[in-house]
Amino acid sequence: MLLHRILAFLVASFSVLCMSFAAPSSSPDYVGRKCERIYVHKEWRDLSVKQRLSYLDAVKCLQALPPTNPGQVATSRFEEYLGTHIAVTRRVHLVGQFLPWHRNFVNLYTKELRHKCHYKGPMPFWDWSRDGDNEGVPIAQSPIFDPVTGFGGDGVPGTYTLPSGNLSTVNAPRAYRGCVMDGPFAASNFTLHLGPGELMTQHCLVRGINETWRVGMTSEVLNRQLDLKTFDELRLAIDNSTVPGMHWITHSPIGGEMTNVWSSPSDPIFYLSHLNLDRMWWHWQKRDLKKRLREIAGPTTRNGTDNVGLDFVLDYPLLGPNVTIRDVMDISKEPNCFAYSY
Ligand SMILES: *[C@@H]1O[C@H](CO)[C@@H](O)[C@H](O)[C@H]1NC(C)=O
Ligand SMILES: *[C@@H]1O[C@H](CO)[C@@H](O)[C@H](O)[C@H]1NC(C)=O
Ligand SMILES: *[C@@H]1O[C@H](CO)[C@@H](O)[C@H](O)[C@H]1NC(C)=O
Ligand SMILES: *[C@@H]1O[C@H](CO)[C@@H](O)[C@H](O)[C@H]1NC(C)=O
Ligand SMILES: *[C@@H]1O[C@H](CO)[C@@H](O)[C@H](O)[C@H]1NC(C)=O
Ligand SMILES: *[C@@H]1O[C@H](CO)[C@@H](O)[C@H](O)[C@H]1NC(C)=O
Ligand SMILES: [Cu+2]
Repeated sequence: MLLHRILAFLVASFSVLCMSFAAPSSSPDYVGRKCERIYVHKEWRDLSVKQRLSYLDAVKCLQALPPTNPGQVATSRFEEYLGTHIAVTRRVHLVGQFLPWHRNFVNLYTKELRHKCHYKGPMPFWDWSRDGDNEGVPIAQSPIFDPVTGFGGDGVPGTYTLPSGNLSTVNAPRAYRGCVMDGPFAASNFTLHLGPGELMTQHCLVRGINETWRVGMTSEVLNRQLDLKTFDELRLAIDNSTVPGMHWITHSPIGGEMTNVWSSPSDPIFYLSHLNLDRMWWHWQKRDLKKRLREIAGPTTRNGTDNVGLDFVLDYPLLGPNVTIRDVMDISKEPNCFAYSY
């Protein structure tokens, strides 16, 4: 029933959004324009320690900001991002609009950190290949999991039990090793109210770092995917669990909520890992930029027969205006306005 509550609420807020924009389904007038400033995103460990701490503070700030639609399940602006992701999950994964939808989703979040939480440093991505190529060093020892200058470490066994009830939206129960007990998002400091999956429970941030996925984190495996010739091949490869594809690598090595296709944005690392997936897509686009600024493919619904095109509309209830796939293809133009340092 709780799920119905949030869906009903999203639909209601949605109609309000519709009324406030004059031309439904057309993009805001600034899209496609030249950017006033390009924000250069950097790898987490290329940020100074001061920048890392200031980024973590900004995330804490977003988690302390009230939701824009109070009185609902989401208790903070941070959780509204999570709630919207849960609500639209079935429409934006394993479909042609997956990469474009997430490019703008993460970009809206970065704008929020900048404008509402006054973060001034570079937006960080997590380049997993730096850990994948770092043979002999366990993933859990990546600086991103540092308890002071990172997002805290692995889940601690015995500190979390999955709720009873319908677990059909908990993809990988074994990956829910335990609560994160150190760092800025430790169980003592951070409580979530949405997830796992479509359930709505109060819980800690759950992780279960899994070395098995390391085979997909090396630059060799990543480059093989970037060598693919068409967007359709790329999109199928990144979601292929046997490669294992880059979208699996975005989530599965971290485990816990990150393995959940609905509630993965519970983990603040989601945004760094997905930004890296977007960076991989941009690297692929850059290899034949003129053509690939226009290349998109895949069904509009899971296993559907209609294919996406550049005019396909991407929607972000409670988070931002609708845009089209065309609008997000070029990261150097509005509403994107960013670049990657490498
Ligand atoms: C945004 O897109 C959704 C899905 O295509 C559509 O239902 C909604 O009416 C659009 N909203 C606006 C404000 O155009
Ligand atoms: C469990 O949830 C799924 C997805 O929401 C639903 O399709 C399924 O019917 C539910 N199963 C039961 C036994 O309620
Ligand atoms: C780690 O990942 C492998 C590969 O998907 C899986 O078989 C295994 O169950 C996972 N282990 C845990 C503890 O999640
Ligand atoms: C946890 O929260 C307390 C106050 O609620 C604060 O003093 C402490 O610095 C926080 N710890 C971390 C690691 O953020
Ligand atoms: C995944 O990749 C494997 C190995 O390349 C291939 O055999 C398999 O058909 C692919 N699966 C899908 C669903 O594309
Ligand atoms: C899509 O098709 C695959 C097999 O090709 C199947 O495993 C999956 O359940 C289908 N998904 C949906 C949402 O129907
Ligand atoms: Cu997603």
